[in-house]
Amino acid sequence: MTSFFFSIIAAILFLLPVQCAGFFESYVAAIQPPAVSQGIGGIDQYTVLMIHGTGNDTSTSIVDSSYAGADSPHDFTASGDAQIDTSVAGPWEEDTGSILFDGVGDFLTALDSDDWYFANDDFVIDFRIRFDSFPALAAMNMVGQRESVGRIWRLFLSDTADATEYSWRYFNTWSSVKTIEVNRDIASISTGTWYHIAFVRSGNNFSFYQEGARLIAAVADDSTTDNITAAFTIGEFNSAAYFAGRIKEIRISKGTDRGWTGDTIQVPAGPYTQ
Ligand SMILES: [Ca+2]
Ligand SMILES: [Ca+2]
Repeated sequence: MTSFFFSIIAAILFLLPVQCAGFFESYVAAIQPPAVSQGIGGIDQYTVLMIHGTGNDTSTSIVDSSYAGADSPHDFTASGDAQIDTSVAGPWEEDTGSILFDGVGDFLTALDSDDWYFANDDFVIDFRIRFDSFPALAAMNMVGQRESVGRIWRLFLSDTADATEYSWRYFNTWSSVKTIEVNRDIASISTGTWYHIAFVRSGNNFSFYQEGARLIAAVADDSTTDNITAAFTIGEFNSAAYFAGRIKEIRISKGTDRGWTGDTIQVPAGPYTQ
């Protein structure tokens, strides 16, 4: 009887830590951010910017839904006529607006932040975009920072000398030298159509994706991106390169390539969620 009693005590003492560990793990899992799902992800521990661009028609309140950045959520100021517009259907059925830029003096700004500085980290900039017009032998800027003529980074659509040919471009410039330069011609792009665009750094490879298809091939470059001290802008560059159209679901992911490394990627079926 005594040995039986001690066996019960021993069994309890053996199982107790296992039970406690299980409880502790459940507790920790409950308070940690949701795990990233490679391939699309959502608003997670890598997301340093998340602008859905939805809201009431004509609203100039541009909300950042990220929580993981050094300065999340970022405050944005809408300038010119940049505003939420609900007159055009979005890329999915449940859509409730996008940010409209009329191509003349419209842009968004936020303060400088380490969230815009990637150093050698993997990163992804992706968004939904619908052009109302295209630049003519010029550029329309999506995102970037400009400290001076020789210190910039920017992501933009460019019109080249061939009137039918546009390209997606990314520059990192330091001491007036383009230390990283990615130019990718676009086979086809139209006004009035929504596109998912992603720019990905995975290790030392830089890729543009349009509607899930990589443009040409990755560009290999082991350069470090620079820390630019300037406002972060969307829809313009140096009081020029104004964007004409609509944009939404602007996400910046830092410290991950989202698994977007192949020739094709899965285009998200709806807005990003936590
Ligand atoms: Ca305007
Ligand atoms: Ca900076």
